Amino acid sequence: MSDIAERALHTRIARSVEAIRRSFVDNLFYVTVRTFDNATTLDHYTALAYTIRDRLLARLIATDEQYKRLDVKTVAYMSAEFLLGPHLGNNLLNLGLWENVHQAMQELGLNLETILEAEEEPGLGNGGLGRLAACYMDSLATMEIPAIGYGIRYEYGIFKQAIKDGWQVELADAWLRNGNPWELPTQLRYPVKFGGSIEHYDEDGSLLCRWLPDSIIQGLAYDTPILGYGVMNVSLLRLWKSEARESFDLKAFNTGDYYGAVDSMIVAQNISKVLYPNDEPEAGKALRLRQQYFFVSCSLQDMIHTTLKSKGSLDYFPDRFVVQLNDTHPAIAIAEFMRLLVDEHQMEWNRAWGLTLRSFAYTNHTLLPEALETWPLDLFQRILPRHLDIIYQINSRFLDDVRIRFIDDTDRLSRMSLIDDGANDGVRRVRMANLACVGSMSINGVAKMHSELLKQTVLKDFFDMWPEKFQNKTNGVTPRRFISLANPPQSALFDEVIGDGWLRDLEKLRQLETLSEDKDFLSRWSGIKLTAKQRLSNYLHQNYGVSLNPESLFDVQVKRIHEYKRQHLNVLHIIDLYHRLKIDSSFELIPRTFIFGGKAAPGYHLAKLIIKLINSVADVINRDPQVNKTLKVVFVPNFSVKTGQLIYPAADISEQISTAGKEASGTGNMKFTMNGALTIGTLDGANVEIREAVGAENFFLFGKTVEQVSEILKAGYQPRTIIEQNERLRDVLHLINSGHFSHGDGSLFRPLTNNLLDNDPFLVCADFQDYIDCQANVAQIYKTQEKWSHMSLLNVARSGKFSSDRAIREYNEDIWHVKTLSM
Ligand code: 26W
Repeated sequence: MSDIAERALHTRIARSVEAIRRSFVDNLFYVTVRTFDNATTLDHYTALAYTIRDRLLARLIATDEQYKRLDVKTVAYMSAEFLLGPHLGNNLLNLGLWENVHQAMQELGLNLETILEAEEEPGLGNGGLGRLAACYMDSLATMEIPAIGYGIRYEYGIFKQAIKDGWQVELADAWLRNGNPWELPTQLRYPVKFGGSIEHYDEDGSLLCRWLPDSIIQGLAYDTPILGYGVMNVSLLRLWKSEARESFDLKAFNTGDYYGAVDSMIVAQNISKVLYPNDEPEAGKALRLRQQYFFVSCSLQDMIHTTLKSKGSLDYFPDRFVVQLNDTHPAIAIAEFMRLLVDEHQMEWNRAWGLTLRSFAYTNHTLLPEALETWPLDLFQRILPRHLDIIYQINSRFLDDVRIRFIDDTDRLSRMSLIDDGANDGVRRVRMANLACVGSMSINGVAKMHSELLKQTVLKDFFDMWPEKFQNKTNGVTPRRFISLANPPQSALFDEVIGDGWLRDLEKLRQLETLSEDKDFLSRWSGIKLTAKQRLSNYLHQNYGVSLNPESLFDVQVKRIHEYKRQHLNVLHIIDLYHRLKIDSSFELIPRTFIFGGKAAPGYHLAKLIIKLINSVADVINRDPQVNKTLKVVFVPNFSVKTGQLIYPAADISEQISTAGKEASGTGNMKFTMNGALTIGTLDGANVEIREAVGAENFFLFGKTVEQVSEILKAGYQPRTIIEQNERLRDVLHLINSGHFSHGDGSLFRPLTNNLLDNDPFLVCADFQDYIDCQANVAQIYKTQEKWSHMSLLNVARSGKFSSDRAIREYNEDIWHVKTLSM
């Protein structure tokens, strides 16, 4: 055998079972310095991770060389959050090494599933927005669209959630404590300035500006390879870590100022220390603005560096990069790009502005007015004085254009201004959404309904001004992680009956429709669901001692806890069922298990009270022999990407019950549909398009429409009248207020019931009756398993649209126009 073959066989990139086993044993010794006798599961994980890392490096290098050689236009996806989820399983799938690694571990007497469990999940995001960014990185790599993700390498990700006595408890997420085999440290550093003042000076007739910062730190890049599925292409996720320029101030130390010596180092490091755990902006946290500016400045300096190296001039920047702003969190990029071009590269203002408008695109992810970020002027002045100056200049030129377009419309001027003049609370603020709209060539919402509402409400003025900028890009999710990785039995069944092309072209699932009347296939289909329900039951039993009945209907609501997502409406239905079981012995109910999961922002007390209510109701019901054969309620702690992969395949019913007009899109709804759950939902966000795709007859619709919601609110909404007229709702609220679920303490849940009685801002009472009627219909249909399986299969067969590949294809065709690379 030639030595090439020999070397290939036994080198660190060979893919055979034997080579993988050999590398694993080597790494166990050379990387974790363990032998089989004293190695822990974490050591096994680390050794395997390095074994797989070796086998992706070659692809990374090859892709990088290709990109450089072809000097391709690249998508720069800027996001303050990337909710990646565990790497190992995903990389095994995308490298096509799952079987061989499974075999190799087996031959060593190890269990791959157990090893996968040991991986710390990089929780660098809060929820939908962060996970969408991760799904999009997977699709960009798989579709060989040159791309780089830019974000922050938080040392602490989203908190770990524990449930103590029914209450959420937050625990720090030290996800890096065992190191991270999936990131590649670089020597790439960029300076980042803060604070200080600016001075204008004249240089041969042109008025220039100098920023005199009072602190300069630097960002160090860590690169995480993002593998494409079934292709050699690898994208990069470049996350920035903040550090002091001088890691140790010797001068201060020698003068005995020991704290001074390390002070600047600590301040610098704090910037990328921790992720803000809110998926709702909270008033002007200075560190949050510093975080946003920090990663934006490093990223833009990096792109400018690359452009100058490959193109020689920044006039070609829009041909080298297109920057997608993931919500307003990176919107400071518009002003920072102008500063870098004008101040650091002496470019004339209009030329710079022209390049800006051809380089940035903005995606909005929420309609909630309070979620549109604004920064108090004094804070902005203190941290980013030069940027405030630039924003003033952008604003005055912009308002000139508005004045020309909309004569004497002063209200419009003050609504569109980048500066909120503080009419309502006396605090002048910078409106980041307005800056993003003014400085971007495209503005998109994340579902048809959301994009329409954007044009009719929060961004109406900008739509009137630039209708051509507005687009819709309905969200999508990656089928690699959320079908193939999360639901192997379903994935194998698809490969068997329609071949494995569906994983790169999800529309191929439509072929399954032909089997939707096939009784044998439908019983195999319901078997797949049962397997997933058993797997979740085992997980909950092993980890929390909770035993579920897999034969019961699994009714699941997992997402961040928020009033507009109405987890409390779900609980009111459960209490109604419980109450009727208690008072009406003739009341028939199919066995039903209600499964909840989701984190509440630490400062969001009403959301935390909803978690307590869910656990308190669970406690009473699960202990009550009169009902716990039929009803069971479970709150799964620490909902994450990892637990999501266990939960999405196990659902019969997917709860998507937000108040119409509040959920921009939702993406969990798509993951449930792809795994055969039927949706009970309102006409909100992407629910509308899911119902459109799967067929109204295969979707449990209820609730007021967005038009009806605004009618009701306009007419003056009186939840109290609804409660008085609805005995079941009244009984449910009475039961809560009686302390029945709180050991007799009738005051515990008052803030929640009073909120419903007094104003009920998310129309829980208005939708209650329709919701419980719809739920009764769900129970009815579930009794006929064959019909249910038929509807379930049709949901999956018609879910192709909701692949993130389709969304990325649309972004590229309508916004980015980047050439794909067939490697
Ligand atoms: C500043 C704190 C903060 C953090 C995150 C404010 C707002 C956010 C996000 C915009 C919230 C978010 O995750 N929005 C969700 O984005 C998903 C992806 O587009 C949508 O599917 C969800 O409907 C939307 O709520």
